[in-house]
Amino acid sequence: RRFLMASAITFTALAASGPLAIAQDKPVIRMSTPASETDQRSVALATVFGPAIAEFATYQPHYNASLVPQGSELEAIASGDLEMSITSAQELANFLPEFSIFATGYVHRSAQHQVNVFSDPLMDPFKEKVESELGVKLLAVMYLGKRHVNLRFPRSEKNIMTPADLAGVNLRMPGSDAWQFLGRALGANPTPVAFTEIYTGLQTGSVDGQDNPLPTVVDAKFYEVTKQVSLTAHLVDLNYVAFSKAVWDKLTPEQQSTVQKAAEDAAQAGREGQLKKEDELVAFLKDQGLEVYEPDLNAFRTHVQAQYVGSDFAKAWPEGVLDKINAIAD
Ligand code: KDO
Repeated sequence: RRFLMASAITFTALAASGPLAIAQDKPVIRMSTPASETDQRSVALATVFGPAIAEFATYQPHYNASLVPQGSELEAIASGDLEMSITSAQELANFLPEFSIFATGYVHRSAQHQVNVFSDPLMDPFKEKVESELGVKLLAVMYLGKRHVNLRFPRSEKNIMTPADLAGVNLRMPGSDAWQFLGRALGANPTPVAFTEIYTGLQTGSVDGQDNPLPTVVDAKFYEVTKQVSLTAHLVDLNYVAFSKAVWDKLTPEQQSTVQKAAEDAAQAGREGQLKKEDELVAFLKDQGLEVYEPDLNAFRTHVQAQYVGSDFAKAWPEGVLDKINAIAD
């Protein structure tokens, strides 16, 4: 477990630049993500967030993990090498284990449930800890979509109806403990691979499959190198808009509320785009020749949830929070 203290943050980018209000001296907000430029979250940030803050800051996105490797964004923000990212609960759980509750299979139920959970007071201690320990503000929740199992095999070779059907399947999962645990909980043999390496991994057969929402399967062209999607919906996945607290603290209160609203508006636009694509893309994938089908969801849900009970992850969850999440409407 790694810890970064806010006091250890070196903040150089703006140190000599004086008040942010000086137009010609606008701070640059570098945002790094493994996502592509055409991903709905990227599009929403570029078309909604960037323009909304343009008067006093320059939004500068870096896609395909070209600036910071996937999984290192939080450290980069904490050390002043990055101002912004869209981070996952799994990445946060590397530093603050209690965040694994939001990375657990079948906990979030929908895009709206994510929003309601994020704005509920139950999130306050989580947000405060990210601020004080990592120097990062979580401004809004972005919807990534329902993750499904996407394999190279045709259904005639592997028909994924229950977790037992995933036995021995080398399933690429992102490289952190919370992700790998989820892969095992699904019944598969999880293999850590960076997002930008998935396509080649599928093409060469170094992995048998991967899990991501349908908009990602299409945007990253995984459908070119896979034959089926079993609609397991094992994680209604999210990213938090993560913003440097050191930069935030240099903004005027008015600028802070502009940044806050810009993040929420971008998240809303991205959510709408992503939901629409999720709806449309089953037909697109079938047209591409993939078999897209629903497994025994009850078997998956029961099995996945049972793996978390009594796990080290569950031990890190604050008392009562899971019940509160479950009680929140969607
Ligand atoms: C992935 O690596 O599979 C993942 O979907 C994990 C998410 O947390 C997120 O980082 C995402 O990749 C990237 O934004 C690319 O879409």
